[in-house]
Amino acid sequence: MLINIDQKKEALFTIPEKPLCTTSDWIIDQNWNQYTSTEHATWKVLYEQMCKMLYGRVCDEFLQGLGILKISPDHIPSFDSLSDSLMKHTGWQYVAVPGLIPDEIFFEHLANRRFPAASFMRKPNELGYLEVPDVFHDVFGHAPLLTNPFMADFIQAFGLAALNAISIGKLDQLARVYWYTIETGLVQQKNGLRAFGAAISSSAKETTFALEDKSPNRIQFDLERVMRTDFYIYDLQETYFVLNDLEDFLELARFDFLPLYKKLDGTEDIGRGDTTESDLVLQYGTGAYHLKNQTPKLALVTA
Ligand code: HBI
Ligand code: FE
Repeated sequence: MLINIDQKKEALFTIPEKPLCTTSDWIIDQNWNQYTSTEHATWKVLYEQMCKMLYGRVCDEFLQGLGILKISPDHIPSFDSLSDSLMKHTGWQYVAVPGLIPDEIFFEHLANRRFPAASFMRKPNELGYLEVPDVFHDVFGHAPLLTNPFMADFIQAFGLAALNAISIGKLDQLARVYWYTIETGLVQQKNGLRAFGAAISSSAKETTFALEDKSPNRIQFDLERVMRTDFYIYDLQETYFVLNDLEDFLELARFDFLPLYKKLDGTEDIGRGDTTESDLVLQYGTGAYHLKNQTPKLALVTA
């Protein structure tokens, strides 16, 4: 999640000024033995809640990944055992971090096939929707697709591309590609529209909203269009982008973004709830949800 200055002010959660951990890569111990029975019970409730609604809503590759990883429904997985399984399939591993970490550290990990996962578990009263990644989002939402070779290669390639983008001041544009695919992406599969983004597949509220609600726009994925589209990480999305096939990530993994940055230089950003005449729109959303929930986060924070 890209936190720019104004979002940072609004954010309920800001990146701590100094690392919560001593190492520069923000890696901490998961301290699996310190999870409480309440935290494991919260995992179990979230796992069961999501598993009741995945069929017919998440993509085939996600279900295949869940089957491969055999993540326990009853307790928070240990990152070591998760890494053992992932290493065998796609060479990925999980490392524990305190929560959201700075972009350059985050993408450095991805570039090395290390998924930096928040190790904290949300509170029992935060079951429906969480604004920042916790262990359930980062494991249940992200790990299944890391067993898929296309996604595994894409996310590593994306990490490398992001480090390059940081060096030329273009991360804002590139981060949008990550956000509108790996976090909130939809894909048109033979049996219908399915979710693959982790923010969706780890949230009961966002799964039904992204796929079935009349409120959001649903627009055919177009790389340039997505790179121009603003995003907001602390609520449901105003627009979801739809890929034709997860194999599209193979092409994206090899993409040279440099010419695209040049082409987009000087172009206007597109508002996260807007549509343009060149969009291939699958649903013009009513925007009802966001009209009703316009309370600025700031009001919440200062209340
Ligand atoms: N840190 N732990 C963590 N998890 C994320 O998903 C994350 C992050 N830092 C930056 C970041 N995401 C964003 O840049 C992307 O989501 C676009
Ligand atoms: Fe995430």
